[in-house]
Amino acid sequence: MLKALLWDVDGTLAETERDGHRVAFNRAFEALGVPWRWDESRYGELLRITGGRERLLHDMASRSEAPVLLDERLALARRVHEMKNRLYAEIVASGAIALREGVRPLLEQCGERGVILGIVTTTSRANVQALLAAHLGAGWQAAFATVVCGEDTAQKKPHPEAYQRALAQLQLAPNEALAIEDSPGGATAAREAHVPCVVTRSAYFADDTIDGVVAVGPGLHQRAGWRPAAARGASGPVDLDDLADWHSRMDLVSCGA
Ligand code: XBP
Ligand code: MG
Repeated sequence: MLKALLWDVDGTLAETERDGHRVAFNRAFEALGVPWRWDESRYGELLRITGGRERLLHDMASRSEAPVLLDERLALARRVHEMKNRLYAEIVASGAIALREGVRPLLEQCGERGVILGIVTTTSRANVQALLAAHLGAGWQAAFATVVCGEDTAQKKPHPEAYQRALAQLQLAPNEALAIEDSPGGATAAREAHVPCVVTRSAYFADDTIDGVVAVGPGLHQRAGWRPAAARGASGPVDLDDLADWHSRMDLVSCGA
C-alpha cells in the first residue's frame, strides 16, 4: 500500500538546473573573478556528477588554469559553491523558477488523503529551503515528515543512502513508499534502495534511458505520453490514483527516449 511520496527536488519539483543553479554558478564565477562560464550544453554534461561542489571539482580536473594544489582547489570550490547557493536563493526568491505543472495539486491531494510527504535530495538544505519557502511559504516544512538533503548523507545519489535514510526516519518498508524523480541517477538511487519510482523527465533528461521504474512520463501535468499508459485514459493530469495504480502494479519498465 502506498503510504508515502518521496520527492526529489531539482528537476522534479521545479526546473531548477538550467535557469537556477547554472545561472547562479556563472554569477558566482564572475563575482569571484573566476574566468569560467558554463553554457547550457556543458552544464547538461556536468549534471552527470551530482552535488554542485562535486560538479565544480569535476570540471576543474579538466582545466589547466585551475589551482594545482588540492587544498587550494577545494577552497576555491567551497567559496564558489557557497556564493552560488546565496545567488541561487536570490533567483528563487525573485519568483523566476516556477514549480513544475502538476506538482502543487499532487502535494495538496497527498495532504487531503493522508499520504505522507518526504523530500529526498542531494541538494544543499539551503537550496531546498529557498525553493520551498518561495512556493509553499515559510512554514513549508510542516507538510513534510522527512527532509533528507545533501548534507545528511555520506554519499549522494545515485547511491541509495538518501532513500535509506528517509525510510528509516519514516519507519516504512521500501515498497510502502513511492519516489518521484526526474533523472536516471535519481531513479537508480531509488531502485537501489528498493523504493518503487516514477520518473517525470526534466528538460536535461528528456532523452535518457531510464531503467527499472514503475512509470516514466513527461510530467505530472498530463497522463498522455506515460509508460505504462495510465489505466484511466490519457486525458487530464496525473493524480494520486494514477501513482497508486502504478505503485500497486509494480510493472517495471525500461524506457529510452
Ligand atoms: C541535484 C544535484 C544538486 C544540484 C545543485 O540532484 O545534483 O547538486 O544540481 O545543488 P538531485 P547543490 O535532483 O538528484 O537531488 O549545489 O546544493 O549540490
Ligand atoms: Mg533531480
